[in-house]
Amino acid sequence: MVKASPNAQAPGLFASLESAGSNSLDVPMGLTELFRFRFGTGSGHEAINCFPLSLRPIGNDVNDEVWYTNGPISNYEDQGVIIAESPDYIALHVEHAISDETLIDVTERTYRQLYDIAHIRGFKHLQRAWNYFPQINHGTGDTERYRQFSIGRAVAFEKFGLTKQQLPAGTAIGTGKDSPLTVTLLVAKQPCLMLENPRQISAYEYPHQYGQRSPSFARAALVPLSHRHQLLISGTASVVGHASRHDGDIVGQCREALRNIDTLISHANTRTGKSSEQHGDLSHSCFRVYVRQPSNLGIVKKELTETLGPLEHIVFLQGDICRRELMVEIEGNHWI
Ligand code: 3EB
Repeated sequence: MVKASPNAQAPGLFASLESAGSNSLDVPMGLTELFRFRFGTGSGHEAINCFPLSLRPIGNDVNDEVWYTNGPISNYEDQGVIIAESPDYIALHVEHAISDETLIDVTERTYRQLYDIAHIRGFKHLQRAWNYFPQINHGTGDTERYRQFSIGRAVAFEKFGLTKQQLPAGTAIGTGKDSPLTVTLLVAKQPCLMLENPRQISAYEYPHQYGQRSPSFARAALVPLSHRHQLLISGTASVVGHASRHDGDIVGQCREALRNIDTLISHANTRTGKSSEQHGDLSHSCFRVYVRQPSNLGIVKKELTETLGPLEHIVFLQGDICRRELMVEIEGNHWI
């Protein structure tokens, strides 16, 4: 099969993993670096377009996830927010210490800050959000930190006037004890299609047993390019319907998460008019895998690499999943 390069003219994004300066994927011609996530604790002297993430890579020596798009690009800082702007996209990254304020308040304030910066510059369509904060599983019932975070995010989105169909694809992961709330938003000038997963109840429709306010995220964002589509896949775990599956069974959870991703890709295919069997090739895809317990890494690697492609296309990060029984979560960027 001929593996065509993603069309460089279309206003798309392309993500690739880097280890020690060498790229895992062939970056399509004409694209320019917009920003890069840097995993683990960096040197503190990162380039202006570097979004630091405290989560530690385990399992291989991938250190950066680099996002490219059509230029020209400007990189700057405003009110402590790191901003990367292109004609089609704006990416914003901020860290806020969680001290006196409640997590609900700091979350709402953070979203307001980022949304306003994007909006004022003409970027109105939230496409993808990444959220990281410490002690995500602490507290019981509705005082659990993840649920508190969900309230702050839901209140912010409600005040922005977003409909359910306008919620971005998402990730929410727990980090080390004293780390800040870290939020990255990717906002586009043009709308894209937000997708749900036929095997899962929409997170924003989860019943109240998971918290006062349901989690505000879509399962994926489908971005049409001229010759293909890009699928930004939200954090995907072993959740079927609204229930967690395979409690205590890491192999079962890996396989269930993969089934969810497979179903999501099939579903995305039907939305693009392709047969649901055509899953595209994985040569332009990359994935982030969050693993709660490093001791499970060997099994996770074995279970996932067969399906998700070679190890260089995957970064494994140690992080806590938002429900305490969940042991692994996968997100990624795929072309169909
Ligand atoms: C789930 O399916 C697993 O709150 O932004 C995955 C992706 C999950 C994003 C979020 C939560 C979030 O409910 C957890």
